[in-house]
Amino acid sequence: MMILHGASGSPFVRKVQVALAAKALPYEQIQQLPFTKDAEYRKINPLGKIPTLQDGELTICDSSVICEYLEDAYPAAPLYPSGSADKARARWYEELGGSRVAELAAGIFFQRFMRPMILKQDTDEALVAKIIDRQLPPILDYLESQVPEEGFIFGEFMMADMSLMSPFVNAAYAGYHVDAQQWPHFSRFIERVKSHPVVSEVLVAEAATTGFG
Ligand SMILES: N[C@@H](CCC(=O)N[C@@H](CS)C(=O)NCC(=O)O)C(=O)O
Repeated sequence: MMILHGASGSPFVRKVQVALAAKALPYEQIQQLPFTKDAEYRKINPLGKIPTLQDGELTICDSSVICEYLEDAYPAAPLYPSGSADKARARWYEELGGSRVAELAAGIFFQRFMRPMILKQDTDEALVAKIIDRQLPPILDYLESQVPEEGFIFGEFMMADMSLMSPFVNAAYAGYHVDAQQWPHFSRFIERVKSHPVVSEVLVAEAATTGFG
């Protein structure tokens, strides 16, 4: 059985959990925490980041790499579109979701939860205010222009949808919700992705494991 290393509640671990669940692949999860300097874990992931997936002899790191591997190795229930243009768009949305969007939306969670609870550091409230007031709005303007009014980006639910939504689960844990007046398409898109049966099942299990939500 595959082994997923990574604590529930991480926006990146959540992507892999959803990919595994969508493809009905059984796995065991080890609740590996980030930021631990765990020497044993660094033997399989030298960056110390979560997630890492082990599938038999194969050990791979990084949620996007893992999800693309799952798509290649277990193609049933596709999570990436076909055709060069849509494939490129899907990669871009996954990259954006895992970089600037995660940095900002999950950054609110990092400041309000990870720093005080795990790292024993104070929340940088000035940084939280800067994220909410100045840094997130232009990104949300862009996302508002990219997501459909109904359904998912490529018609069926795929990793692009999940990648753009996932950091906002963490933002919501930290009390931040995308303003539905200002960004009506994207705020409805977030709710639609959260309500997808596979995603909502993962979120229910996550809330039970973490106590967040
Ligand atoms: N690009 C990586 C990012 C993973 C990541 O940054 N995970 C966070 C937890 S949500 C982490 O492990 N942070 C610890 C660190 O940066 O040292 C992926 O997509 O898996």
